[in-house]
Amino acid sequence: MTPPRTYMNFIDGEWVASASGRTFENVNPADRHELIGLFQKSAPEDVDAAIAAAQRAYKSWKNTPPPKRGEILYRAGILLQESKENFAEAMTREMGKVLDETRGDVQEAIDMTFYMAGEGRRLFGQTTTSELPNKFCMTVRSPLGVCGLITPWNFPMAIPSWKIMPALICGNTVVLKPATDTPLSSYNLVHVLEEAGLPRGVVNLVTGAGGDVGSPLMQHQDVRAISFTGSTEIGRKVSQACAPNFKHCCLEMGGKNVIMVLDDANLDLAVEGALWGGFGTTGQRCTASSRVVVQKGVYKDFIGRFVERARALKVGNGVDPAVQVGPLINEAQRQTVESYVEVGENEGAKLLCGGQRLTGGHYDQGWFYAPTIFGECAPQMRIAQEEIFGPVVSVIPCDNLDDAIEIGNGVAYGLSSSLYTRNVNHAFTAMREMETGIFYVNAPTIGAETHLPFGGTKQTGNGHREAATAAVDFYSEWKSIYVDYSDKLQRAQIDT
Ligand code: UN1
Repeated sequence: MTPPRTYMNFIDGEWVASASGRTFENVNPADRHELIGLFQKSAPEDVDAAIAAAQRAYKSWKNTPPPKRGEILYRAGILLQESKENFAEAMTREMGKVLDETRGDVQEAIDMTFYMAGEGRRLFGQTTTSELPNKFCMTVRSPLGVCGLITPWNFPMAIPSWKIMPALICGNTVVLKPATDTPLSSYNLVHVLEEAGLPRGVVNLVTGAGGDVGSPLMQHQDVRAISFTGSTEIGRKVSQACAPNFKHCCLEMGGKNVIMVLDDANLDLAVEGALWGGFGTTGQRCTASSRVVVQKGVYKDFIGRFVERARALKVGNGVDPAVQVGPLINEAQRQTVESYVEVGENEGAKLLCGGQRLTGGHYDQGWFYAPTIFGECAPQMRIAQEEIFGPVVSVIPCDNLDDAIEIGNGVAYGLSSSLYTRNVNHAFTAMREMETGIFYVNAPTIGAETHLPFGGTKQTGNGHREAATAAVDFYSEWKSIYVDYSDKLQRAQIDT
């Protein structure tokens, strides 16, 4: 056996060990005996060093012409394409989701990298009129400075790229703190950026725990913005940590996304959508379709087909091409799922399939759990209200479209929602009424594309969006420019 590889932090263009002298293990959730590698268990000093490096690098990066920044991103996009298969395999091993999904994750990073590379030739401002003659007015975008990026384990390369690429193209420098469950995919991404020729200090990677790395990062005076994706509970803490210094903060938090199925829906499509929306990524997506609201006329038929399909899903190690659903990320997550299943049973929901750990053979090596469906759920049940982040779907009967919309909106979150119908009037009504940042017709609540804004309302977000030009809006701020070419003293209306 070869000894496990030790991965370093990336600070000021160098791969360095943590000041703590300590490391932590990254294991395969499908086979906990497989050690992916040892990663730096960083200390606050490492965060300080990374921020100082980012601060130094900012001075020249912010004045590098954006199309030149874009060229580096473009090279990074090509390198990501070349390593797509390797990165996907590494991601399946550290995170558990199946290869098709990890390929999709790397592809999102590629898409975002090319998209933002192109933004280097846009970064549009506005020109507008003046109240005075011979005066010119325009707006330009300025970068913010050092940005702290805190990312989750469920999209270990896509989400870091959603934050790094727009931050860089706008001229910011960054310190990335990836989730402790999935540091390898961030390592691979940062490595590609180094290879693409990013100047030293522009991107820094510091691995380790939230208390040791995340907290000092969000409290640091020299950090101008924090972008965080994770739970609503931690997001609230991030928001509080950012408040004293008025750091900009972008929060992408929980979801309790709904698929609504009307009597007039194409039921084959709806079953397929509920299956992949609910059990794709083992339900560990903030966009997961964890509630399905079904109109009474098709309820029985839908349930029968949905349960049959869920029972037939092949759960296992995601590197096996026949496997459709991987393990949960860790034992704590599996316990959370188990406790919610208990809650559901106590609340009187009807357990239709799953509801237990998978054991025996290779299942004993990892954190496997059977795809689980609860039927006859009432909208107020905790399993129909709270984000579980696992393979558990609550099905709720409803009377009509209005009822579906009311149930759909009746949660604290507002990320994504979907309606299955063949009636265009129903589709447009729901589009207007759903209080979510993303809405789908005849598709599940997952599958956002990188050139549309991504994010949600209510307890899901704080008003910002990721991806698309919305991300450029977050990572830059406006400067308004007035140029007076009249060669005489002129005063704006307000002063005269
Ligand atoms: C997330 O679940 O945290 O729309 C992000 C989707 C993916 C991104 C999900 N493109 O499901």
